Amino acid sequence: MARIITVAAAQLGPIKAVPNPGGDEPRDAAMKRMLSLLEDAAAKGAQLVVYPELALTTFFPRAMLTDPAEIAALFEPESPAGPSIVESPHLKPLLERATALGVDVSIGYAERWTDEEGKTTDYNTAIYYEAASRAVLAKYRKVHLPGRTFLLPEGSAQQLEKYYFTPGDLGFQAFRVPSRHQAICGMLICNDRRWPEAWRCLGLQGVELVLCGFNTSDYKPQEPGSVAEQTEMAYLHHYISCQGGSYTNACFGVHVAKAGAEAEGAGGTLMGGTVIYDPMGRKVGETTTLDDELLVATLDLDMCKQQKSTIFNFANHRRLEHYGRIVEQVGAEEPPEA
Ligand code: CDT
Repeated sequence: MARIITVAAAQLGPIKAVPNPGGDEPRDAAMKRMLSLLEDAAAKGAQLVVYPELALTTFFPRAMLTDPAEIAALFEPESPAGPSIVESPHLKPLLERATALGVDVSIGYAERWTDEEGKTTDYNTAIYYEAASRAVLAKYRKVHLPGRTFLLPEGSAQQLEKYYFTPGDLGFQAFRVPSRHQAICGMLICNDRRWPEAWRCLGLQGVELVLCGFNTSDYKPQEPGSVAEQTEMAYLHHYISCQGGSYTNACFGVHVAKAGAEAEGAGGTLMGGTVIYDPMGRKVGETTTLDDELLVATLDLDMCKQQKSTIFNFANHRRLEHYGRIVEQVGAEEPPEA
């Protein structure tokens, strides 16, 4: 039997909300937009809807907040004894409707995790929610956090993920989706898509479908190049990362943007470029706007077999004896000058 899955990439336009100066979009308005995309996706036959990174808020790491209450309001509290993310009032309406429609959801949000010892850690997180089992099948915490812990000079585009989040502690775990032909899925979040190491960890588990939400600025005044030049480069680097990951790991990739002008000023505009690649590295489809926009595609998971059994048959061709540097070394070490 063919292993077909219809997926919808639910690109979100900007969420113009706090802490952006003047940001006045209430959370329930953003939720209405996500629900509308879900309805549309279900009507088009989607069995899985993928939302962007930090879909429940604006991309707040562009602002340095210091008020603990203001920061806490942007995070979803979770702990082993509860609450769990499925109970979050910020997400529940979406998951309840998805369950009723029989549609799975993958979505990113800011997680405040308190462990058994009472230690609290903040992560940039995504989950896969399966409608059939009404359960979170997998959680992924972003490993590669871009940006810094401090502000650049005024007028620069700020990227403060290292200020807000701790690198994920769950690694790159592929997982099966029983109700979708046992699809082997994996999640990445934004900057992770640029790292072949992340893709390969999923590839080595036979991943067939990689889900990745992103928030990527199209222009940073402190970097060289005009707005047009930098924007062109942002799309180029995004596409080659996603295409290369899919091709070299023989898997589909669904990459979903939060796009458009979320905030005034430097770094406030996010690129679009929601895109799906197939295991051959071909573009299946892409969005064309910076608004809420749905990209629906029907994928045959068995298409992954071709490349997985030939050029990227890892068991046949990989040469571990030469890959030591990848796990033994972090920064580049140049050869001594001759
Ligand atoms: N959210 C996120 O990870 N954004 C980064 C911006 C880095 S600057 C190119 C990204 O890699 O898209």
